Amino acid sequence: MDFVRLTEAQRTAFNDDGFLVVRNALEAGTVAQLVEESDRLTEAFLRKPDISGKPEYNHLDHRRGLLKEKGLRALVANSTTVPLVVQLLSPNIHLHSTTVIYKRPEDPNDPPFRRGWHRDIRIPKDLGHEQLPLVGIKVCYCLTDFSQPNCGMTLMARGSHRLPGPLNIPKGSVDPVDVEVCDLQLNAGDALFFENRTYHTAAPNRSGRVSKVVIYGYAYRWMKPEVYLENPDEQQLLTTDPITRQLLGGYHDVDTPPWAIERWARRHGLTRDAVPWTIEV
Ligand SMILES: O=C(O)CCC(=O)C(=O)O
Repeated sequence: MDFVRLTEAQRTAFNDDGFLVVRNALEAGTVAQLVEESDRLTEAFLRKPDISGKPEYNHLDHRRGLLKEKGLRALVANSTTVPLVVQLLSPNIHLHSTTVIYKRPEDPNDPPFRRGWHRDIRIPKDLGHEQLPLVGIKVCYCLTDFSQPNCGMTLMARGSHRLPGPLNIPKGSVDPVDVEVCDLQLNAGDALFFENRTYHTAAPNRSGRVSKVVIYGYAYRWMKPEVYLENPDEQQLLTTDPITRQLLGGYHDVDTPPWAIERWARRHGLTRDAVPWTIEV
Protein backbone atom coordinates (compact mmCIF):
# COMPACT_ATOMS: atom_id res chain seq x y z
CA MET A 1 0.00 0.00 0.00
CA ASP A 2 1.46 3.35 -1.00
CA PHE A 3 1.54 6.17 1.51
CA VAL A 4 -0.74 9.21 1.29
CA ARG A 5 -0.48 11.75 4.09
CA LEU A 6 -3.68 13.01 5.69
CA THR A 7 -3.56 16.81 5.48
CA GLU A 8 -4.36 19.04 8.46
CA ALA A 9 -7.32 20.40 6.48
CA GLN A 10 -8.66 16.87 5.99
CA ARG A 11 -8.25 16.02 9.68
CA THR A 12 -10.02 19.24 10.66
CA ALA A 13 -12.89 18.63 8.23
CA PHE A 14 -13.31 15.07 9.48
CA ASN A 15 -13.19 16.16 13.12
CA ASP A 16 -15.62 19.04 12.55
CA ASP A 17 -18.11 17.40 10.20
CA GLY A 18 -17.89 13.69 11.05
CA PHE A 19 -17.29 12.99 7.36
CA LEU A 20 -14.75 13.81 4.67
CA VAL A 21 -14.83 13.86 0.87
CA VAL A 22 -11.76 12.66 -1.04
CA ARG A 23 -12.11 13.58 -4.70
CA ASN A 24 -10.80 11.28 -7.45
CA ALA A 25 -9.89 8.47 -5.09
CA LEU A 26 -10.36 5.96 -7.90
CA GLU A 27 -9.28 6.19 -11.52
CA ALA A 28 -11.87 5.77 -14.27
CA GLY A 29 -10.52 2.33 -15.20
CA THR A 30 -10.86 1.12 -11.61
CA VAL A 31 -14.41 2.48 -11.40
CA ALA A 32 -15.27 0.62 -14.62
CA GLN A 33 -13.89 -2.65 -13.23
CA LEU A 34 -15.77 -2.21 -9.92
CA VAL A 35 -19.00 -1.47 -11.79
CA GLU A 36 -18.55 -4.61 -13.87
CA GLU A 37 -17.98 -6.76 -10.78
CA SER A 38 -20.76 -5.12 -8.76
CA ASP A 39 -23.21 -5.46 -11.66
CA ARG A 40 -22.39 -9.17 -11.73
CA LEU A 41 -23.07 -9.51 -8.00
CA THR A 42 -26.37 -7.64 -8.30
CA GLU A 43 -27.50 -9.06 -11.62
CA ALA A 44 -30.81 -10.46 -10.33
CA PHE A 45 -31.70 -7.11 -8.75
CA LEU A 46 -30.90 -5.19 -11.92
CA ARG A 47 -33.13 -7.52 -13.93
CA LYS A 48 -36.16 -7.27 -11.61
CA PRO A 49 -39.26 -5.70 -13.08
CA ASP A 50 -40.47 -2.41 -11.61
CA ILE A 51 -43.13 -2.81 -8.96
CA SER A 52 -45.02 0.42 -8.68
CA GLY A 53 -45.74 1.83 -5.25
CA LYS A 54 -43.04 -0.35 -3.59
CA PRO A 55 -39.92 1.83 -3.57
CA GLU A 56 -38.18 -0.57 -1.17
CA TYR A 57 -37.83 -3.05 -4.07
CA ASN A 58 -35.64 -0.52 -5.84
CA HIS A 59 -32.97 -0.53 -3.16
CA LEU A 60 -30.32 -3.23 -2.68
CA ASP A 61 -27.71 -3.66 0.06
CA HIS A 62 -25.62 -6.56 -1.20
CA ARG A 63 -23.12 -7.73 1.40
CA ARG A 64 -21.81 -11.16 0.49
CA GLY A 65 -19.13 -12.37 -1.84
CA LEU A 66 -17.48 -9.04 -2.64
CA LEU A 67 -14.00 -10.27 -1.77
CA LYS A 68 -14.17 -13.05 -4.34
CA GLU A 69 -14.00 -10.38 -7.08
CA LYS A 70 -10.51 -9.20 -8.07
CA GLY A 71 -11.11 -5.45 -8.15
CA LEU A 72 -13.27 -5.44 -5.04
CA ARG A 73 -10.58 -7.44 -3.19
CA ALA A 74 -7.89 -4.97 -4.28
CA LEU A 75 -9.97 -2.16 -2.81
CA VAL A 76 -9.40 -3.57 0.71
CA ALA A 77 -5.92 -1.98 0.86
CA ASN A 78 -6.56 0.87 -1.57
CA SER A 79 -3.69 3.37 -1.44
CA THR A 80 -5.65 6.60 -1.84
CA THR A 81 -8.02 5.93 1.05
CA VAL A 82 -6.88 3.27 3.56
CA PRO A 83 -3.74 5.25 4.59
CA LEU A 84 -6.11 8.07 5.60
CA VAL A 85 -8.22 5.65 7.66
CA VAL A 86 -5.03 4.47 9.42
CA GLN A 87 -4.15 8.08 10.25
CA LEU A 88 -7.67 8.82 11.54
CA LEU A 89 -7.96 5.61 13.62
CA SER A 90 -4.64 3.82 14.14
CA PRO A 91 -2.69 0.93 12.61
CA ASN A 92 -4.77 -1.46 14.73
CA ILE A 93 -7.61 -1.85 12.21
CA HIS A 94 -9.23 -4.45 10.04
CA LEU A 95 -12.01 -4.63 7.50
CA HIS A 96 -15.34 -4.70 9.32
CA SER A 97 -17.98 -4.61 6.59
CA THR A 98 -18.43 -4.65 2.83
CA THR A 99 -21.52 -3.55 0.91
CA VAL A 100 -22.54 -2.80 -2.64
CA ILE A 101 -25.53 -0.44 -2.56
CA TYR A 102 -27.61 0.02 -5.69
CA LYS A 103 -30.73 2.17 -5.92
CA ARG A 104 -32.91 2.02 -8.98
CA PRO A 105 -34.72 5.18 -10.02
CA GLU A 106 -37.91 5.81 -8.10
CA ASP A 107 -41.17 7.25 -9.18
CA PRO A 108 -41.23 10.70 -7.55
CA ASN A 109 -44.85 10.00 -6.59
CA ASP A 110 -43.94 6.90 -4.57
CA PRO A 111 -44.18 7.22 -0.80
CA PRO A 112 -40.85 7.99 0.95
CA PHE A 113 -38.86 4.84 1.69
CA ARG A 114 -36.34 4.10 4.41
CA ARG A 115 -35.48 7.46 5.80
CA GLY A 116 -33.72 5.52 8.53
CA TRP A 117 -31.45 8.02 10.26
CA HIS A 118 -28.97 6.08 12.38
CA ARG A 119 -25.53 5.78 13.87
CA ASP A 120 -23.53 2.73 12.82
CA ILE A 121 -22.79 -0.53 14.62
CA ARG A 122 -25.64 -0.09 17.18
CA ILE A 123 -23.16 0.92 19.88
CA PRO A 124 -25.52 3.51 21.47
CA LYS A 125 -27.90 0.65 22.30
CA ASP A 126 -25.31 -0.50 24.87
CA LEU A 127 -23.31 2.62 25.70
CA GLY A 128 -25.86 5.37 25.17
CA HIS A 129 -25.31 8.46 23.07
CA GLU A 130 -23.43 10.64 25.49
CA GLN A 131 -19.91 9.29 25.47
CA LEU A 132 -19.96 7.38 22.28
CA PRO A 133 -16.45 6.51 21.04
CA LEU A 134 -15.13 6.69 17.50
CA VAL A 135 -14.47 3.05 16.59
CA GLY A 136 -14.88 2.80 12.84
CA ILE A 137 -14.90 4.64 9.52
CA LYS A 138 -16.77 3.71 6.38
CA VAL A 139 -15.37 4.58 2.97
CA CYS A 140 -18.12 5.00 0.40
CA TYR A 141 -16.78 4.80 -3.16
CA CYS A 142 -19.02 6.40 -5.80
CA LEU A 143 -19.35 4.25 -8.90
CA THR A 144 -21.79 6.67 -10.56
CA ASP A 145 -22.00 10.46 -10.58
CA PHE A 146 -24.15 12.01 -7.87
CA SER A 147 -24.24 15.42 -9.45
CA GLN A 148 -27.70 16.57 -8.44
CA PRO A 149 -29.76 16.40 -5.25
CA ASN A 150 -32.02 13.41 -4.55
CA CYS A 151 -30.09 11.03 -6.73
CA GLY A 152 -29.40 8.34 -4.18
CA MET A 153 -26.38 9.51 -2.22
CA THR A 154 -26.43 8.67 1.49
CA LEU A 155 -27.42 11.79 3.44
CA MET A 156 -25.06 13.03 6.19
CA ALA A 157 -25.99 15.15 9.19
CA ARG A 158 -23.02 17.49 9.49
CA GLY A 159 -21.39 17.54 12.92
CA SER A 160 -23.84 15.00 14.32
CA HIS A 161 -21.02 12.75 15.55
CA ARG A 162 -20.79 15.16 18.49
CA LEU A 163 -24.50 15.06 19.40
CA PRO A 164 -25.08 13.67 22.87
CA GLY A 165 -28.52 12.28 22.00
CA PRO A 166 -30.99 11.27 19.31
CA LEU A 167 -31.89 13.46 16.35
CA ASN A 168 -34.96 15.68 16.60
CA ILE A 169 -37.33 15.00 13.72
CA PRO A 170 -40.57 17.00 13.76
CA LYS A 171 -43.74 14.96 13.51
CA GLY A 172 -44.68 14.47 9.87
CA SER A 173 -41.14 15.27 8.62
CA VAL A 174 -38.46 12.89 7.52
CA ASP A 175 -35.32 14.92 8.24
CA PRO A 176 -33.92 16.28 11.49
CA VAL A 177 -33.94 19.90 12.55
CA ASP A 178 -31.00 21.63 14.32
CA VAL A 179 -28.44 19.90 12.08
CA GLU A 180 -27.40 20.52 8.50
CA VAL A 181 -28.53 17.66 6.27
CA CYS A 182 -25.98 17.25 3.46
CA ASP A 183 -26.93 15.70 0.14
CA LEU A 184 -23.40 15.74 -1.26
CA GLN A 185 -22.72 16.20 -4.95
CA LEU A 186 -20.04 13.68 -5.84
CA ASN A 187 -18.58 12.15 -8.96
CA ALA A 188 -17.79 8.58 -9.89
CA GLY A 189 -14.39 7.83 -8.33
CA ASP A 190 -14.87 10.14 -5.34
CA ALA A 191 -14.84 8.66 -1.84
CA LEU A 192 -16.89 9.77 1.14
CA PHE A 193 -15.53 8.84 4.57
CA PHE A 194 -17.94 8.86 7.51
CA GLU A 195 -17.50 7.68 11.05
CA ASN A 196 -19.69 5.44 13.19
CA ARG A 197 -21.18 8.28 15.26
CA THR A 198 -22.27 10.43 12.32
CA TYR A 199 -26.01 10.20 11.75
CA HIS A 200 -26.79 9.23 8.16
CA THR A 201 -29.56 7.71 6.13
CA ALA A 202 -30.43 6.17 2.80
CA ALA A 203 -32.38 8.57 0.59
CA PRO A 204 -34.45 8.11 -2.54
CA ASN A 205 -32.97 8.06 -6.00
CA ARG A 206 -35.12 10.38 -8.06
CA SER A 207 -32.65 10.54 -10.95
CA GLY A 208 -33.16 8.59 -14.15
CA ARG A 209 -30.28 6.15 -13.58
CA VAL A 210 -29.31 3.41 -11.10
CA SER A 211 -27.08 4.84 -8.35
CA LYS A 212 -24.13 2.66 -7.40
CA VAL A 213 -21.70 2.75 -4.49
CA VAL A 214 -19.40 0.33 -2.70
CA ILE A 215 -18.94 0.90 1.02
CA TYR A 216 -16.09 -0.66 3.03
CA GLY A 217 -16.10 -0.24 6.79
CA TYR A 218 -12.85 -0.34 8.78
CA ALA A 219 -12.80 -0.65 12.55
CA TYR A 220 -10.40 -1.35 15.38
CA ARG A 221 -9.46 -5.02 15.44
CA TRP A 222 -11.33 -5.54 18.69
CA MET A 223 -14.57 -4.93 16.81
CA LYS A 224 -15.95 -8.22 15.50
CA PRO A 225 -16.39 -8.04 11.70
CA GLU A 226 -19.89 -8.38 10.29
CA VAL A 227 -20.93 -12.04 10.05
CA TYR A 228 -21.37 -12.03 6.30
CA LEU A 229 -17.76 -10.99 5.73
CA GLU A 230 -16.30 -14.22 4.37
CA ASN A 231 -12.62 -13.70 4.96
CA PRO A 232 -10.24 -15.86 2.95
CA ASP A 233 -8.95 -19.03 4.61
CA GLU A 234 -5.41 -19.41 6.03
CA GLN A 235 -4.03 -20.75 2.78
CA GLN A 236 -5.37 -17.83 0.72
CA LEU A 237 -4.20 -15.35 3.34
CA LEU A 238 -0.64 -16.64 2.99
CA THR A 239 -0.65 -15.55 -0.66
CA THR A 240 -1.76 -11.96 0.03
CA ASP A 241 0.47 -9.03 0.93
CA PRO A 242 0.96 -8.47 4.70
CA ILE A 243 -1.27 -5.37 4.91
CA THR A 244 -4.21 -7.04 3.16
CA ARG A 245 -3.66 -10.07 5.41
CA GLN A 246 -4.01 -7.90 8.51
CA LEU A 247 -7.08 -6.14 7.11
CA LEU A 248 -8.72 -9.47 6.34
CA GLY A 249 -8.32 -10.79 9.88
CA GLY A 250 -5.11 -12.71 9.31
CA TYR A 251 -3.94 -12.54 12.93
CA HIS A 252 -5.24 -15.11 15.35
CA ASP A 253 -6.10 -12.87 18.23
CA VAL A 254 -6.33 -9.25 19.15
CA ASP A 255 -3.25 -9.49 21.43
CA THR A 256 -1.07 -10.06 18.39
CA PRO A 257 0.18 -6.59 17.50
CA PRO A 258 -0.96 -5.25 14.13
CA TRP A 259 2.54 -5.85 12.77
CA ALA A 260 1.96 -5.15 9.09
CA ILE A 261 0.36 -1.73 9.35
CA GLU A 262 2.47 -0.74 12.36
CA ARG A 263 5.65 -1.37 10.36
CA TRP A 264 4.21 0.41 7.33
CA ALA A 265 3.24 3.38 9.52
CA ARG A 266 6.70 3.58 11.11
CA ARG A 267 8.33 3.42 7.69
CA HIS A 268 6.31 6.46 6.69
CA GLY A 269 7.08 8.42 9.83
CA LEU A 270 3.70 7.99 11.53
CA THR A 271 4.38 7.77 15.21
CA ARG A 272 1.99 7.60 18.12
CA ASP A 273 2.56 8.21 21.80
CA ALA A 274 2.74 4.96 23.72
CA VAL A 275 -0.18 4.36 26.09
CA PRO A 276 1.40 2.62 29.10
CA TRP A 277 -0.44 0.41 31.58
CA THR A 278 1.54 1.76 34.53
CA ILE A 279 3.82 4.64 35.30
CA GLU A 280 6.47 5.09 37.91
CA VAL A 281 5.46 7.68 40.53
O1 LIG B 1 -28.17 3.13 1.51
C1 LIG B 1 -27.64 4.12 1.97
O2 LIG B 1 -27.44 5.13 1.29
C2 LIG B 1 -27.29 4.16 3.44
C3 LIG B 1 -26.12 3.33 3.81
C4 LIG B 1 -25.98 3.19 5.29
O3 LIG B 1 -26.81 3.57 6.05
C5 LIG B 1 -24.80 2.57 5.85
O4 LIG B 1 -23.89 2.17 5.11
O5 LIG B 1 -24.72 2.47 7.10
